[in-house]
This record gives sequence, structure tokens and C-alpha cells, in this order.
Amino acid sequence: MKLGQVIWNGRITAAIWENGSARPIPDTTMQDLIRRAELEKLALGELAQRQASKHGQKLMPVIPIHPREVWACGCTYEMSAAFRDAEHNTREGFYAYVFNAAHRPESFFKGTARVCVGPGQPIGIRPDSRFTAPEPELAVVMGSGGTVLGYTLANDVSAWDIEKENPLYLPQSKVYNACCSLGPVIVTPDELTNPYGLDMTCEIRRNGEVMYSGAVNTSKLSRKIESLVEYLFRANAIPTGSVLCTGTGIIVKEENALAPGDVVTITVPEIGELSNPATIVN
Ligand code: DO4
Ligand code: MG
Repeated sequence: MKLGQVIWNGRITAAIWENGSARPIPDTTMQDLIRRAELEKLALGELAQRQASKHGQKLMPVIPIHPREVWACGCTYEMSAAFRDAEHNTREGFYAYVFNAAHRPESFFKGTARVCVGPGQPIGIRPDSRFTAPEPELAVVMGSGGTVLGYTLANDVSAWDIEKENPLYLPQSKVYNACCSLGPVIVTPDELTNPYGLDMTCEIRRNGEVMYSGAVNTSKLSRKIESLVEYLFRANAIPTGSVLCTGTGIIVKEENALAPGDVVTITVPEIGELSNPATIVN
């Protein structure tokens, strides 16, 4: 099942998506739906099916969840670790160690709903960054204790030049206004049974022309999602309705740094298309 949120009667409302139409779940946000499903010990999809209006409507998807917290993993694809080792002014192999040798994955706090945007909304370029790039990632919506409630797409937009200058600057490169895009929908695990076989593409368009395109298959994800979640929850009571981004396997180089007006589109056919224009944020 595909779940998400729409604006309905002027309010953010959870919905089931079927054949491009939305069946709103009256007076319920995605966070409400998740909380209620856990209280009533029902699968999210089952509760949604019980509560959704019968008729589909042509509505636009908005951010599919306002996450309580967003966390992200890094160096989970060889491409990400290798490129960072080649580019950064750090000890040799700093990133390769996490990719190849370490049990413990890299994870970091990406923010809360405050820094998140949904389909069509602008993603941010910091005014003090010359090289900001999209990081297209598979993301999971987590229930209590780290159950995987569904999959969505994330753009872990990152100020690479700030990260490159010094690893201690990672939080400033990763967390700022509109640094994370999510959507367009959340696909439940009974529909998306194999998260390790997804073709993901990313395009950046400038003035309507494709100036960058990249692709990866999630079979290249080096760690199991359950293991990433297990590490994240160690001594860390992540609230239900939080999101974990699983890392990027698509690397955009400096010559394709985002400029205001560029449009980034991330696609996974099983989940949909997440498209956002870029803008300078203050
Ligand atoms: O270590 C820096 C961040 C890594 C990251 O965000 C990724 O690999 O996706
Ligand atoms: Mg990332």
C-alpha cells in the first residue's frame, strides 16, 4: 500500500494513494495514523484501509510524514566512502574504514520536521556554501522499537564544501533550513518486499536541460537496514514516526553543484518521483 499526506479541507491529512488518486483519512495526519495503529496493535495499512474515505480524489502529494526526528547513515555505498576519502582533507582511509572494516555504521542526526520539505517544495542551499549537492537515498519510516513501517525517498541535501573542509563541520554541512526532502509516498513493506533491488536515478535540470544524471541500485547498499536501525536504537529512544535515511550511492561532483533554480528529481519506480527546486536559504 502507498500512504502519504495531502492538503484536504485546508488541513494536512493522511491518505491512501491508489492509481494516482488519494483517499483521505479524515482528521488524521500520518503521525496520528502511526500512533493509533500502534495503540490498536494494527498494521498501518489495515488501519488506513478501515478509516479512508471510499472515493479517490485528484490531489497533490505533500510531505508524507512530518517526522519527529530524521537520522541518516553514511558511507553505506562504496561510491560515497571512496569519493569522500579522495576529496577530503582527512587521514587516509577515514571513510573506507567505516565502509569496509568497521562493525559500527556512521549515523548522524539530520534534524526534525522543521528542516524537512516535501515534493515540489524548495530544498536549501546555504548562502555560505559554494558546493551543495543532492544525496538521493532510500529512507525508512520507523515505528516503536525500530519496526520498519514503510519506505520513502529522501534527499539528504549536503553542503559538501563545508564537510570537506573538516569532518568536525559535518553537522553544519548536513543540518540547516530545507536540508531534507521526503516523499512522494510511503510504501508499506508488504508491497515493497525487497528494498535491496531498487533502481534509483537522480537528475538535475538547469533551465529545463539535464545537467547531471546518475543511477544506483540499492543492491549496492553494504549494510542491512535492520542493522542500521539496531545501531541507531542503541541507548537512544528514537520516537515513533521518525525517519532514517540509508545513505547515498549517487555522487554529484563539484562541477554540478546546485544553483538556485535547479530542479532535482529522484526516482524509484516502486516509490515514485521526488522533485524539488533548489533555492538559497537564510
Ligand atoms: O560522512 C559523511 C556523510 C555521508 C553521507 O551522508 C552518505 O554517505 O550518504
Ligand atoms: Mg547522505
